[in-house]
Amino acid sequence: MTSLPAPQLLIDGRLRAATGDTSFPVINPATEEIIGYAPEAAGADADEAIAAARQAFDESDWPRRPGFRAHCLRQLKAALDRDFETLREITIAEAGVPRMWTDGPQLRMPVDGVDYVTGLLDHYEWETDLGTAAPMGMPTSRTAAREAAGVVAAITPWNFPTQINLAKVVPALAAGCTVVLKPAPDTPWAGAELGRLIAAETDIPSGVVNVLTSAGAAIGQQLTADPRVDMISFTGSTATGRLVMTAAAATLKKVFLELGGKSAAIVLDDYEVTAAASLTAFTTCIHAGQGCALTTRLVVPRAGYDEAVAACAKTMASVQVGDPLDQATVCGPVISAGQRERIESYLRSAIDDGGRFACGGGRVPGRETGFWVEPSVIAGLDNSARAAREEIFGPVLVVLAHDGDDSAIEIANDSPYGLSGAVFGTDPQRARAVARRLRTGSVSINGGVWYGPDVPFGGYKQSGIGREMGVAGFEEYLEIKSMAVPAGREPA
Ligand code: TXE
Repeated sequence: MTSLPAPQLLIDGRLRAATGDTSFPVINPATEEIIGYAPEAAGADADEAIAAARQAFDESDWPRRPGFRAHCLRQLKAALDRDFETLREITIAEAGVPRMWTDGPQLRMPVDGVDYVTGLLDHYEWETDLGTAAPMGMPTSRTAAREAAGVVAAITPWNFPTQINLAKVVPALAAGCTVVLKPAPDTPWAGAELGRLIAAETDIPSGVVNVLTSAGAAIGQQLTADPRVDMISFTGSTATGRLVMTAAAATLKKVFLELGGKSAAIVLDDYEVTAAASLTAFTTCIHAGQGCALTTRLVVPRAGYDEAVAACAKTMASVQVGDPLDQATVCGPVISAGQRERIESYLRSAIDDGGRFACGGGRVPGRETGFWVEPSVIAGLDNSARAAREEIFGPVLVVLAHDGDDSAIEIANDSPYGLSGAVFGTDPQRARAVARRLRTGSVSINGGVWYGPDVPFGGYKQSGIGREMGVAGFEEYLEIKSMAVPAGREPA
């Protein structure tokens, strides 16, 4: 590994160590090597970061200068482009992301997406004229103005570190908010590197962005409870999302939550089942299945069940698993020993519930160090089994049988989650009709890719509240203020 800029906190414009100079190790999940140390922020550091963000929001003109914010975001985009190879190295080393995916949704696409958000500032309608009305006989002209939501605490997970950091920090800044970013304990480096770029290479004023790295949950808890924070933007597990929302309720913060999923890919009986099964098996292996929107339940016509299971097993057996630095690797390690243990407990439960492995089911042979799980296909379960209901977050696909379109939709919707889904069918109208009946925030039809900076992403039901990306993702960081003046006395 070449020498990377060491992770530091960013507080009130200053890159620095934690109070007491404490730190924690950053582990490469492919090798278990310690690749560096990140500052362990103390409660006092978080307090200072929140105060700086509050002051920058309340006392500077940052929230009222969209043109300046666009200038700063253009600087940030240029810095991210210049630093791209460093960010790539960090993403591969600390998150175990296969290099191939850094050319797409892990890094290249989110970095390019900064331009989309900046572009919104060129034409966004900050004030809408609502026309004149005469409530209680008084002719009045009304406007709805959009303003920054305030101080945002952005709490992010480890699976798509830079993508999710940018998906929160960039629209929050564009909206005029100030931010305290707390990256995940397993991937502090990506967040610290973003902080370094902001401090060193942009005119973003002191206090507008602060970054706190930490190995535990206490700093996140502090952010969700502090009354000076106006909004929490959180991505992570549904269980922690619930804790975040509960803590935020005490001070009635605005909450954006992007949580877990157990999305279904439905194959209709007019579609080539092996083609759909192979594609779904392949996507389950992307980044070792550590994506909340991956379709990890394959729901196929009962008559084609065995064929589908065999096709999944064949595809998974051919997927390249291994060194994330290798350009051909699809499936790298899982993030930690703890996550591997979670996944293994689901694999055991599948057998206990009467399922069988059509392939995989264990650790990757020959890989004694690092956190490796074999791509696995589970057959023989119905949708009530734990492995079919809960988010596994590993390269594990459960194949279920349906008895027609209504049955397939019922199985897909029989989930506490509602993040994503897929439909495969040769009749586009029928496929769309099925897609419309899925209670999820996104649906791919016949392999279509919905991910993009301009496409809102988020969940129904227990998969979350609100939308990230697109205009909707930008507007999450805004408040609306309605104003009225007597007609004829409007400001010029
Ligand atoms: O997530 P957590 P974990 C799912 C996936 C995975 C499971 C556990 O199923 O197996 O979650 O992963 C911070 N107040 N997803 O334990 O706990 C924490 O420090 C405030 C899906 O890593 O949700 C980290 O920064 N913050 C998901 C962030 O929350 C708290 C992506 C996420 O951690 C906190 C990742 C608290 N009480 C995991 N406790 C997705 N939607 O993509 C922890 N944190």
